[in-house]
Amino acid sequence: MNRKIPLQGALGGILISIPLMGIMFLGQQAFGASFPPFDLFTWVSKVLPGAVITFGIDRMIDGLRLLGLNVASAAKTGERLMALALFAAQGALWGAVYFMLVGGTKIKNHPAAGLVFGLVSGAPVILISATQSDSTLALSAHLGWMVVLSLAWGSAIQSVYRQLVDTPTKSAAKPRHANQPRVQKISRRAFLITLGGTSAVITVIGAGLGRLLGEEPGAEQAATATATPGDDLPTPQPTEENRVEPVPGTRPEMTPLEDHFSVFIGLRPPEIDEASWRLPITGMVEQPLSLSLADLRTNYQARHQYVTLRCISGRIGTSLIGTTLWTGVSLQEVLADANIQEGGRYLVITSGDGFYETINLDLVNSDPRIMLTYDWDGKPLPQEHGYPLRIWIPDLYGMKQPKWITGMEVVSHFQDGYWVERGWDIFGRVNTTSVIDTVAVEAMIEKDGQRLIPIGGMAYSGARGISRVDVRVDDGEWQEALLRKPLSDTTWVLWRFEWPYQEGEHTFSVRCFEADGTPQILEKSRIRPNGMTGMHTVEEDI
Ligand SMILES: Nc1nc2c(c(=O)[nH]1)N[C@H]1C(S)=C(S)[C@@H](COP(=O)(O)O)O[C@H]1N2
Ligand SMILES: [Mo]
Repeated sequence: MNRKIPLQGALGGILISIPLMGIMFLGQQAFGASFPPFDLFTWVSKVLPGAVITFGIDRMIDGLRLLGLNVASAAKTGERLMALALFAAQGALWGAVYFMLVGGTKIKNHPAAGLVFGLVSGAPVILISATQSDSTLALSAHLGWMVVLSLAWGSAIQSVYRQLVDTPTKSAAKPRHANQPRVQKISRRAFLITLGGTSAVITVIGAGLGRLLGEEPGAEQAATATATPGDDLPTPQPTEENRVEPVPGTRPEMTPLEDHFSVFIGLRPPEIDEASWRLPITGMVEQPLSLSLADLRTNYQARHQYVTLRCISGRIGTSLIGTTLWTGVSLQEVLADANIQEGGRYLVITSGDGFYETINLDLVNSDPRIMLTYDWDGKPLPQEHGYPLRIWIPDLYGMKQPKWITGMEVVSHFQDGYWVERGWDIFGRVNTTSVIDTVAVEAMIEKDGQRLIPIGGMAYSGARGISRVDVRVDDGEWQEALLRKPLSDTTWVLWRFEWPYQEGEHTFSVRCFEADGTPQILEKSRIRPNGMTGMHTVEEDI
């Protein structure tokens, strides 16, 4: 067989699959069909072993950092692009298979050959999408739409084969005329160009129309959801320590919601309808409960807590950390109403996206702060941050704290959570960290005839407090920074240090200590399984 044939098939497969994705996107926006490339990617990332996933995520984060992109906002985009590439790649594979297996046989001329091949090659994605999808369509309509698309893909690959391979081979047998030796080559190239052009046009039209039709799900929901009155929210009072002014360029003490990092296993956050949503508390309880959001809001005392949340996948100096005001109810109080049976020792929490975690009931009983959270910054949780309900467990990384909670079951035996099964730490306690945000040359100040450059950043140790932050310039002594009073004992602490100005290239380092004096671990570790430790340094030419 001509070695080029599988390659041509792969190219044809890609060129048909790209506009197919455009049409799929259109279908998703127009009538709520699922978007199979995302379903496929989500499925693949759930079945692949954890080590492969972590390796993939790490390489992606490395890549984003190399490109100088903000990891927090670029990571999902990177994953989505990977999903599109994966779908195109499987299209390439099926294209090559058609060209090699069907193309060489007589079946290729049968009018139904492409249709049947389309169904066979589409079957895996159809199946995956039927089980994974967040489609709002009825399953039968969803399957019907997917079948139509598969048939279309199949008949397209059949005609591409005919144009690309059949025509030239047939005519190659004919005697060549002196004045038309390269006709076949040119026509093949012309066909590829036409195919590429058509592919691009359909893709752009599909994606463009889809964009027009689709509304932002989060925006609408935020507008209609019941907002909580803001007057009982705690506002931090100015105090003596509060007067430590953050250095210009330091991160904001409260992260604006739209800038808060977002991490979740799927490609899109699940959409949960508040009207039909319930929190079932089942398993080893005397009194199974099924609570609506209104029940949670009205039957239990609301609690407010400024919280810094951090992702275990973040490096030293990471952007995967943010601070907001969390509002909700104590899990202790809610569980008291369910009346846990003798022998019930763990709570398995499940989520709308297939995520799950287990929490020890001893921990719940010892810590009333553990909070079923419905508001962030006094407003219902944004969709990507877990609407309608998520949990807060002080001192732990985000990986232990499910969003989009859909179930709670009391059990007698421990079972590993989603990320624990994939090789991450079972406890997930945050590592203490400190970060330099800015060496603010432009904010230089003069004190007692001395020129000082303010340096600022944050330190964070979960719920263990920060007693001291030190800064070091080059190989000098560690010097103590001023600490701003934090928003709460579970948020980061902003600090400032005023450095006697010296021209030249310098390395600035920071370290901190927990409230009880425990020093931050300065030795660099791997991210997995416990989260990274290490010292943050920045270099500046001043
Ligand atoms: N249901 C669900 N909850 C989840 C996750 C998830 O993928 N699904 N990711 C966890 C991880 S790893 C982190 S770091 C935090 C991130 O919360 P955020 O997106 O609101 O910042 O959510 C946690 N809760
Ligand atoms: Mo995370």
